[in-house]
Amino acid sequence: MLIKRKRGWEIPESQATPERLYFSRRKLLGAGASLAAASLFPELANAQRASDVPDPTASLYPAKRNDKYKFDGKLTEERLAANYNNFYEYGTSKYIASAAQQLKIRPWQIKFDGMVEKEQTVDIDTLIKAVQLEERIYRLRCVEAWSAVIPWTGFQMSELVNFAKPLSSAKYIRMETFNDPKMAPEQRPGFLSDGNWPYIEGCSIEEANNELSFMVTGAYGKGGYKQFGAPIRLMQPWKYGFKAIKSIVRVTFTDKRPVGYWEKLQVQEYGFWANVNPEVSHPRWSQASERDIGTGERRPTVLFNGYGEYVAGLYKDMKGERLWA
Ligand SMILES: Nc1nc2c(c(=O)[nH]1)N[C@H]1C(S)=C(S)[C@@H](COP(=O)(O)O)O[C@H]1N2
Ligand SMILES: [Mo]
Repeated sequence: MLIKRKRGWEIPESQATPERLYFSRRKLLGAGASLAAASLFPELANAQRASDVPDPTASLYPAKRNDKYKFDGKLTEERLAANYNNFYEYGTSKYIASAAQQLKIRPWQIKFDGMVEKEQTVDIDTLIKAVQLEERIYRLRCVEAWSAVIPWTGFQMSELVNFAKPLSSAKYIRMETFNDPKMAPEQRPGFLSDGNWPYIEGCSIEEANNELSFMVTGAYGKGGYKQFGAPIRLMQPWKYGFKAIKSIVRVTFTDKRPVGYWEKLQVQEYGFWANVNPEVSHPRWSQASERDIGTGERRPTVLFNGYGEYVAGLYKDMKGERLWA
């Protein structure tokens, strides 16, 4: 029995269980015991990281930590962060780590197109070897009011922009996740978010060139972490987590502002800039505080997630814009 319903948008944790059941009709038809156990006791799970294919960049890990980017609070334990993810291609729960192991991360190519000197398709290993990997500890703040502090490995997004050689007419970057129901069953017709795949996100060229914008290839000193969006995802720590698109296959330079996956589904709730601001509530919940998934404690949310010194200047002349989620 397939019932067509209005489909998924993000929900705060406090409401997550009922909404999850609402969306996951297959799970209603017979929830697997292992899934239920992993959901109830995620802290008992290991940090799953399947290496089904050799990683030609494995020797680049762990990369040297860049200590310039200080963090407040405690690093989230690996087994907690690696078992509490948003990756809707693998379902609406936070416990998609097992399901995400279906993702095939080699071979993997990224297409650069749109307003570039020359379109090109690049193998992920060629790209990673062309840049400088480093580790940065960033705080991740999800729009659902939870947060984590994670050591990401990757490279500055400005290197990706240089690699792509955009034309000066390009103003925005649009990024796309894979769209392949064989790797992600939720992308099958009739399932979650039908017709809205692939996941899309974007930013301005100025944001991409900001020193904080980071292309993530690994976490906790290792590559190939599928639930974190291997082999390559975005991290812009001053924005809500939904901007941090995972498992990217296409990067398009354009003069038109891209419309993201969530913006397309629910524009009243999710905008383009999506900068963290404790004073601007989501239409359905407050953004004043967040739950740190590592400690379980609530902490006050900070403007730009604490990164204002780096990024506030990007927006100072955008008074009329909807800058906050
Ligand atoms: N392709 C894709 N990217 C995605 C998502 C997704 O569902 N699909 N979820 C986003 C959301 S809402 C958040 S909060 C972060 C979560 O990142 P994490 O699982 O590494 O903590 O990934 C973002 N990137
Ligand atoms: Mo999120």
